[in-house]
Amino acid sequence: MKAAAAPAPLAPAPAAVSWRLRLPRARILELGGRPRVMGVLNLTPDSFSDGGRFLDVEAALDHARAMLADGAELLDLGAESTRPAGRTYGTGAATVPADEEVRRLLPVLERLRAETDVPLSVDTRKGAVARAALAAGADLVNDVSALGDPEMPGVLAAAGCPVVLMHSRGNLSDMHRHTQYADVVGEVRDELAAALAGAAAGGVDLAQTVLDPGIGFAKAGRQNLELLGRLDALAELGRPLLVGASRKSFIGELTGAPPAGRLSGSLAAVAWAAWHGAAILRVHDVAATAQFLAVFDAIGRASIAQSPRDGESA
Ligand code: HH2
Repeated sequence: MKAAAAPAPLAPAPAAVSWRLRLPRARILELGGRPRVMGVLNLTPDSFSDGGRFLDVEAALDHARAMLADGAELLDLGAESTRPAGRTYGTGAATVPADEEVRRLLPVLERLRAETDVPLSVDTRKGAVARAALAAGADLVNDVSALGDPEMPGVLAAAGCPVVLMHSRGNLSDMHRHTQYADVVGEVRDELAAALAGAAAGGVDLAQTVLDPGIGFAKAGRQNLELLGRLDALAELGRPLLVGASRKSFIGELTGAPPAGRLSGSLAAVAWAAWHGAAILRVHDVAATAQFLAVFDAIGRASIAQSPRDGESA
């Protein structure tokens, strides 16, 4: 009896693209193929899902070590919450002066740098903070304002380090009023292309850039789903994609779960982003994500190994 034809995959498997980003001290960050897990280390009193938990340096270091042991391949250290104002979070996070951000970051960053060679990213919108963090051993800058600070391009160009350019509109206090899109996917893609052009004009090497759709930033519920559903359109820009959907409010809107109860929904977003070629997944729950991806990747490899060769029947 002839076997039934294999069901079509949910979506075309992503093309095998890879990138080599240069890190300080002659190290390389290889991206492409399977996604890399970036663990979130929030050194803030007011982050939306874990604010206040890692304010103490030793608690922050313990959490960082645990994420590394659990499989994080990059860590993202943030000392200013980007929790936006709006219906979900009220007035949003308070802006943190640069010297306070540096005061929260450096003690943890310096100790971590002495312990690990894993790429350390600093999540900041401020050029002055990025400069101080890079001098203290950070490897890359994660800028949710995509170079909103005119000082930032010069800092990046001087350091020659990678940078994540995330899509957003307005600022933290008013982004919830900038969610009108006729075509959210097309407009985010065009605005990310403009961010790349601005970065190049500021002297940033485009080969060192990573792009991010900015899930939850100037996006209303459904717009986040549309963006996640069309990562392929953003991949057309030719740069690796970072996706940060972990515990975000669109999951709460779909399920009613509070931030700490959004792991299953976060893993659904991880699966989708991984399948559609995301290079970096920024997550709070590293152990669960790493285990999920290990199995997801193993099944994908086994399916390729068993798929019938051209001309052979299934
Ligand atoms: N999301 C947050 C912060 N930084 N950076 C990038 N590149 N992409 C994201 O989606 C992203 C980000 C928000 O999450 P979290 O850090 O947990 O919360 P808070 O900003 O409240 O500290």
